[in-house]
Amino acid sequence: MTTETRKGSLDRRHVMATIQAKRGDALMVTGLGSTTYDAGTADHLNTFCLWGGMGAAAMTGLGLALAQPDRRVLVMTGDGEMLMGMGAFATIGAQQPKNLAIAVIDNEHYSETGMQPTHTQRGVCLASVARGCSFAAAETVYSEEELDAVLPTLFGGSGPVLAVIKVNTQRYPMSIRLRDGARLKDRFRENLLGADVAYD
Ligand SMILES: Cc1ncc(C[n+]2csc(CCOP(=O)(O)OP(=O)(O)O)c2C)c(N)n1
Ligand SMILES: [Mg+2]
Repeated sequence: MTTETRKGSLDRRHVMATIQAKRGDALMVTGLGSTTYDAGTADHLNTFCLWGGMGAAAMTGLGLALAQPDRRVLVMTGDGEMLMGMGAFATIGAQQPKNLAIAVIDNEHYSETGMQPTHTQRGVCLASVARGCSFAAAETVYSEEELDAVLPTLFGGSGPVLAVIKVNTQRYPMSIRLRDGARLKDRFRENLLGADVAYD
């Protein structure tokens, strides 16, 4: 067994912009906190931003992937958020959604609440957990080259797939244009299913 000691040097906003540029018509779910703020800089009707529910991003992505089997679904979330919902790996592995990908922006900290270190700084490898849960592919990337190399897997690889993307500890302003959770849900749903979608 080897313990990875490389540190992340990628910039999280650059990573998000790189992934957004390749997203095509993929549906995206962003975890609470910084990945939602990162995505907010490229606000998109096909993005559902979680806004307070920590640990729910991967399971929201699973539900979406099962409901929309012809669409690619990409969950973008933080290491702390993914650690809180780590049991999702088991359910996703058991369900084997071919169209689901997860990208964890791993800064090894809970940045929004004050940069407390997370478990990924202390030897916990999320990619290993996902592999142990029967993901089709799961890897950790550290460099621009590795990021570029994993993009085809995120957007085209037979799922479920995971990329843990190690980033530096740079923090950005916490801003989001739309703060109403119900409106965020309705906006995403109407865009996906049509404006006359039933709500009962
Ligand atoms: C159940 C619950 N516990 C704690 C919080 C407070 N909280 C909000 S964001 C956050 C940190 C998230 O860390 P991570 O997912 O790693 O995101 P990043 O480091 O990119 O900000 C925490 C602890 C919360 N919103 N809900
Ligand atoms: Mg983090």
